[in-house]
Amino acid sequence: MDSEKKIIFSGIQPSGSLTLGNYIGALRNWSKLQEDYSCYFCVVDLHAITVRQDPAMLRKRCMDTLCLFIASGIDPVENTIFFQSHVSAHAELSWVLSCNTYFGELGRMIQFKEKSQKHSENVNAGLFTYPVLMAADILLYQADLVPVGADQKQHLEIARDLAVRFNNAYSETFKVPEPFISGVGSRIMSLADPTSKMSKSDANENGYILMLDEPDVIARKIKRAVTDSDGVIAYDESRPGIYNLINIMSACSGITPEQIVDTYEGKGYGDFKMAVADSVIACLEPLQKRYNEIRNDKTFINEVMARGDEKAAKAAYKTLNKVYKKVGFAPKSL
Ligand code: ATP
Ligand code: LTN
Repeated sequence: MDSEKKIIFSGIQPSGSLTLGNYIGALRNWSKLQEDYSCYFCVVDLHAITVRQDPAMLRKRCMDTLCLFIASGIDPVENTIFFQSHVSAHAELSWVLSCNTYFGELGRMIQFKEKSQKHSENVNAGLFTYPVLMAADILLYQADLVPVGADQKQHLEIARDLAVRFNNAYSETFKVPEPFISGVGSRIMSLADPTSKMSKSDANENGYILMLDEPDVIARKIKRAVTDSDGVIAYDESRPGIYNLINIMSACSGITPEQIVDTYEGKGYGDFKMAVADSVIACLEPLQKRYNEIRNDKTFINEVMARGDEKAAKAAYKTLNKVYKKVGFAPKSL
């Protein structure tokens, strides 16, 4: 790995089967950045248990997620792909950072407010301190850039604040990371409720398209997507259903929203929705094929895991050791 290259860190929770939102908002951008940066891409399994998970299901999804990273075009040799729980430095740095994080700043997090409403029976401490663990993920690798969807902007700000706060208190230790949020597609909305984010943990399966959905399922979900009764195709944020479908088609096909409007102006929603479905199916087809080739190749997966875990651990403990020294913990051996 070229040490001159700037560093990227990003992660996805194995909290469900990955959606088109995860692909367009995150994964697709990761594979575009991999040549120019030294990249760490992490299956953030520790984050996933902030919401109750079935253990057998979680185990399967961890593997599925890792394979979807690779199927999306991320080279597992050039980049470091690994599981968060395999590098205990994440949990350890998270503790140190949590002692430098204020209750008030975590209480302001939109994701915490939304998730604690959605899971009101289980508003646990991990859900509250989720952004601290995320900051630890990023700061451990001295990341310059963090490619994420627009929903993660607030969490990135906390990571930056914590880096600056620690550096000021204990001397220069962490790189202050920049968010990288791409334009069209940084916020794909639910097909069933286009005012809320498409999310893999949505109870309504008509709200999301999965990266591994079959073509007929994709077509059916898009056909059923909530729109409006205007009957006119226009790129207008105040008409969230059509606006979202145009964004999806634009992200999947590379055609600009303006060109899409030009082509479908005056046509019915039915024709337009079919075109959106075709663009999504064509966009996902090659990665689904690659996924099916690798998902059952245990030797290959084990190799990827072993290589990734080792490379990640090396970088992470270097930073953690520095942090332990700076906060004043006794050295392990004299
Ligand atoms: P959950 O539903 O369990 O909260 P999620 O589907 O929101 O999960 P995450 O694992 O939290 O997905 O997010 C992984 C990455 O995908 C993040 O960078 C996030 O910003 C991005 N992402 C998730 N959903 C969308 C979306 N609808 N549009 C664009 N980007 C998204
Ligand atoms: N919180 C993120 C997932 C995540 C992440 C990270 C993203 C955990 N750690 C570090 C970027 C960098 C989410 O998408 N919900």
